[in-house]
Formats: sequence, C-alpha cells, structure tokens
Amino acid sequence: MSNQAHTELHVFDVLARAFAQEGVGTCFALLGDANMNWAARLAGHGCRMIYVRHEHCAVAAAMAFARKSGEVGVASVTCGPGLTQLMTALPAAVRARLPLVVFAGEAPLRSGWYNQAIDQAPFVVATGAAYHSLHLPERMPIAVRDAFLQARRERRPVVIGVPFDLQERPWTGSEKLPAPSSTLLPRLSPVPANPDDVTRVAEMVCGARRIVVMAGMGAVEAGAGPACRALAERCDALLATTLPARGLFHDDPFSLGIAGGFSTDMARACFAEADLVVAIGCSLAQHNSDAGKLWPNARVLQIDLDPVAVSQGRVAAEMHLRADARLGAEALAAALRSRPSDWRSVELAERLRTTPADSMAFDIEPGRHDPRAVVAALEGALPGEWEMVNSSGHCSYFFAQMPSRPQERFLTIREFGAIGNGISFAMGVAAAQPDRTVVMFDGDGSLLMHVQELETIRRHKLNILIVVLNDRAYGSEIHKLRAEGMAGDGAVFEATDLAAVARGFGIGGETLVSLSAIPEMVARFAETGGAAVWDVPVSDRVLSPVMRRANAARAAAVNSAAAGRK
Ligand SMILES: Cc1ncc(C[n+]2csc(CCOP(=O)(O)OP(=O)(O)O)c2C)c(N)n1
Ligand SMILES: [Mg+2]
Repeated sequence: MSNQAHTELHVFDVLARAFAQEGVGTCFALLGDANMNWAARLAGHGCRMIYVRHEHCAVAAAMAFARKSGEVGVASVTCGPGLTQLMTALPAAVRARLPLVVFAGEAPLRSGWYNQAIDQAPFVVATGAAYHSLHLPERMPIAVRDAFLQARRERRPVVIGVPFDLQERPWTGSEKLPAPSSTLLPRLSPVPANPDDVTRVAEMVCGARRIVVMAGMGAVEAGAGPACRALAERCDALLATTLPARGLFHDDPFSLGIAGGFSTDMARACFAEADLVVAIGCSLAQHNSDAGKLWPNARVLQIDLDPVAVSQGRVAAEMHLRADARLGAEALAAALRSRPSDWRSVELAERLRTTPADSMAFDIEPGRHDPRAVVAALEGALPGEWEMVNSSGHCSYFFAQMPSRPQERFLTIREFGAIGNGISFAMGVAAAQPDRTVVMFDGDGSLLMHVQELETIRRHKLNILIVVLNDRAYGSEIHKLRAEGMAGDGAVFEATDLAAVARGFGIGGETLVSLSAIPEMVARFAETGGAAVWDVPVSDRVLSPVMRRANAARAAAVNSAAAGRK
C-alpha cells in the first residue's frame, strides 16, 4: 500500500483485502448498510459477487459451493434482519460440516439506539456456528484469517460481525496484512490404521458370511472408492453408499446403490441377509440405516477418523477401526484371506441390474405422470456430464433413483431436513463449476418457498435446468394426513403454472405433457444453455416406499393403541 493510498483507506477496504488475500473468488451476498462497502471493495479485488434475493439463499448457495469446490464458502449479510434470516441455513451447514465464513455487519456502536440492532451472537451460537464480534480495527485482518482457519479446522460456519461505523473509520493499523491462512495450514498426511487394530477387526470380518461395504462422504473425500471396491471384492461383499455419497460405485455390478430409507427393493433384501456392515467414512446417521431396520441381522464395523458408538441416539457400531477411509480399507483388505464367491454371482449382478427400484402398481389419473416413469425418462436422456442436484420433499426419493450417475456429478445436502434449498444449492454448484450445466430436481412446494432466486439465476446467467415434480401439494404432508384419515387442508394447493412463473422471471419455462418429448427437450436445452423450469405434472397417488413403510408403521401404532384401549 502506498502512503497516499494508506491515508485514504478505510477499515472496510482492509477487511475486503483480507478476504481477497484468503483467495475468496466467489461470494454470495445480499446488501445493506452494514456490508455494502465491504462487498463493493471485495468485488473490486476481482471476487465474483453473486447477489441473491434472500439472505438464507446466500448461505445455502455457499454451502453447496463449499461442498462442490472443497474450498471455504463465503457469504455476506447485513446486520439485524439480514442476519436473523440465516436461522435455517446455519444449522444445516453446521450439521453438514461445511466450512463457511459469513461476513455480517453489526449495528453501529456509536448510537444509543439503532432500528436494526439485535444481539446477534446468541442467534448464531444457537445454530452451532461460531460468532466473532470484531470491535478492534487493527486486529481485524488477523481475525479474518483466523476465521478461515477455524472454518476449515472445525468444518463449520464462522460468522464475523463488524459494526458498520467501525468499518467506515479510516484505517490506522499496519500496512502489512498477515500471511493468508493457507500458508499456516498444517500439512497432514492421512492417518493410517494401527496394525493391532487391523488384526483384531480382520478376524471378525473373516468370521462373517454376508458382508456389505458401505461408504459415506468420508470415503468420498479420502478418495477411498477404489479401496472400498477392492475390499468388497476380497471379502465377497456387496457395495452401498449413503445418500450424499450415492454414485460412488455406480458402475460396479455388485452395487446396491443407496443404503437407507431410499434403498431399492433389491438393496433391502440383500441388507436383510447381511451379517456384517463395514461402514467406511460415514457417520451412521439414522436415515442411513433406516433407523436400524435396514440391516436387522448385521453387526457394524465402522472405519472412520472419528468412530462413534452411538450416532443420533442409536447404538450404531459395535466395532471400530480408527483410520483414514482409504488407508483403513486398504489395510483391512491386505489383512484378509481372499474368499470364494458365495454371495457375489452372475445371477445376483443381473438381478441388481434389472430389478426396478420399486415395482408397486398405482392407478394414475389421466393427464398426470408416474414420477418413477419421469425419472426413468430423465435418466435415459440427461447427459452424463451434467451436475445433478437433488433437493427435498417426497419427490426426492424418486429423483435419487438414477443408478447410472456418478458421485462426482451429484449433490444433496439433507442435514436439518429443510425444504426450499434446491435453487440455492444449484446456484452454489453452478458457481463452483461454471463450465457445466446443472440440473436441479425439486418439488413444487420447495421451489415456491424461494422462487425469487429464479431472478438471481437469470441475472447471473447461470446455466441451470430445474425439473419439478409438481403434485400441487406438500406431498410429504398429504400422504401422512391421508394415512391418518384427515383431509389434505394446508398441504394441497391449487395448480400453479410454474412454467409461466419461470417465464415471468425471464427464463425458460415448459410444462411436460408427454414423456416422449424429454430427449428432444434435453437436446434443445443442451444447445441453448441458459436457465429453465420444466413443470412436470405428477400424480399424487404414487407413494414412495419410504412413505408406505412410514404409513404402515403409523397404522400399526394406531391399531395397537386402539387394541390397548379396548
Ligand atoms: C423449511 C421447512 N418447512 C417445512 C418443512 C416440512 N415439509 C417437509 S416436506 C414438505 C413438502 C415439500 O413439498 P414439495 O417440495 O412440493 O415436495 P413433495 O413432498 O410434494 O414431493 C414440507 C412442507 C420442512 N421440511 N422444511
Ligand atoms: Mg409437491
């Protein structure tokens, strides 16, 4: 910095420089008094600013950006009402263990009263994110660097709050900024397994008859896919993944696909036979094991950097091997005797390849589609290199059934179970992969919750195709209400013409009349690029297997309560 420039610098200039020096190339923001000077300066450093229409969406997009890029996701909101909009996104980011830094303003310190003032720290801390109030200008550059270090190390969001009157002060601190966090990051090698532990667990694996090797995001991050396949081959095991890691074994003939509520009929049948699940780099969440019902006869060996006994309130694993996912899988495979194929067979591979995920028949009303047929048509027509984003709702089960799609082209973030994130996640992926087309799958209710972001997509020229399974309802809710004999009030809506809504925002919009049009529509979109919403009218009579099982369990509980009263 020259002396001349120095005298003109403000605190926000230096704060923006500190972010630029951290290598921040993309920031999702919505402006207000408390962050606009900072954002304008950051843009001046060449950072791509994606200005969204709701603060929640800034953080949600940064989450997908972080997951997809492996970098720290960055977002910015103004003080008070800007920050309080983050109360759904931050817990989701905390639970998904995503490193984020959020630059938030704070109310000015000089005023005795300020309209937007609120004690911000308790809000943020309640979500599980970290909050740092920066009130000493000369220390702010170091505090920014430390926020990036903390976000990476703890894998969670860190929110920085800076009163905007402090930001506007002339900079009087040192001209030299601290070295960026990347220069300080410990260079750590993957953690190998302790050989004694390997010997112990290998014995137990050798004693099992039917093994499933199941991989989660820890395996994805460790590049453990090939090691998991080799381990499974060595012990005659089948393969599966968690929902976020789906596609890691998409081209393996012995892959069961997703383990959990979204499992196919075949996967459920095979898991029921298993007497051992080797869970590699996954946290064994409730959904992953379908609350323990997926493998009723199996013990669980967890290979993870941070193994647990109890996960989400359930004893999740009886045996543990602490190791990096890849090194742990490799060490275990090396310690096992190779065994003859007993479970793996040509016939089983054929059945896995050809058995439909769910073959239940439904009586579908004319003019509406079976969501399973829609997804099968999309699976056949969508180019393999497009990035896929699966959102939420009842429809997400159907959209998860695309067995030919590899993990590296797939994103779903389901922690905290919020709807309304599809467009934001698609924006985050589009920002992380600017040369690719993103196809996002959503429900009508979820899309409408943050439909304003269609404007953001158009303005920033993001290449995003949105496919909506439109049942004119909160499907998850009506299916439960109906099962309990209640009307669908509050969960069933009038038909909204989502294609017209999309066109109103200035992007493409089409209603899908015939499934046979899909290949041609895909080809046209691939040629033109841009953004569009395809509104697919689907029947609300098709219940996913997850919903059918949940309803059956609910009915059984109601019946046994009624029997108890008699
Ligand atoms: C933020 C938030 N609000 C409410 C819910 C409850 N909820 C779960 S699924 C769902 C319905 C979603 O409807 P839609 O996106 O149309 O998908 P569908 O279930 O119809 O396939 C609702 C309201 C939630 N999970 N998150
Ligand atoms: Mg719906």
